[in-house]
Amino acid sequence: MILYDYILSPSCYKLRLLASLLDVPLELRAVDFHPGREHKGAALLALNPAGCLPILVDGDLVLTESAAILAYLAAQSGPNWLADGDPQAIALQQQWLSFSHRLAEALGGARLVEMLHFDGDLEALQSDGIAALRELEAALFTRRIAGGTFLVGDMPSIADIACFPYVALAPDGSISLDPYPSIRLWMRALRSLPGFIEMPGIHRLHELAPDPFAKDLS
Ligand SMILES: N[C@@H](CCC(=O)N[C@@H](CS)C(=O)NCC(=O)O)C(=O)O
Repeated sequence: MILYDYILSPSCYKLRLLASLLDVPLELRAVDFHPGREHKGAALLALNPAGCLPILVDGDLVLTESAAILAYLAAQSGPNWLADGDPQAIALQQQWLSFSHRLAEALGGARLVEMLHFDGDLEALQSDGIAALRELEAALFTRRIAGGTFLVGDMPSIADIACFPYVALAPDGSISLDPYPSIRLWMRALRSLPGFIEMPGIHRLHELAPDPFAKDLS
């Protein structure tokens, strides 16, 4: 299976993460997302006309949309990561997968504006992101007092993996995770899973933070 991948994309990272947790080998094709915008070039638009990553190619099958790819990997190699059979768990898993798109827009958007200088209203994105984090905190707190650790059921599922990257990277968009103890415990539980892999922060790769001494040197 080939994953068209950008090392700093949370949507790609969640697939690398699940593949690692499930011990599924992925052949990574590094895409020059930034600054090259290779995902908008003819070759990748032919695979995904939406012009975004991730893209998974498995033989003749081309899959886009990270939630669909998570479901595909889990169905093939880790069915216990998918809610199956129980109508309530199936619905809740879908709800969290949809919620992950809100996190992507708000927290992911704030991160792109803050760290890669994309266009966008940083304050509005941060405020939407904080609203989503408060919802997640309340849900995880409720799960904890009922004895649960993860979003759905007793085990981690693709719902957790779909939401985790944007939350863990929220500080890249200047959003602190200090006010959310249940979220931090949930992240710790996910980080403790065998096969867990981290993702680098944008600043560590592109070193885009302005040099505080640049003016003094000019
Ligand atoms: N709904 C898509 C969204 C994926 C997405 O937003 N990917 C980003 C990278 S993290 C992207 O390719 N954005 C295109 C761009 O910003 O030009 C999914 O979950 O796969």
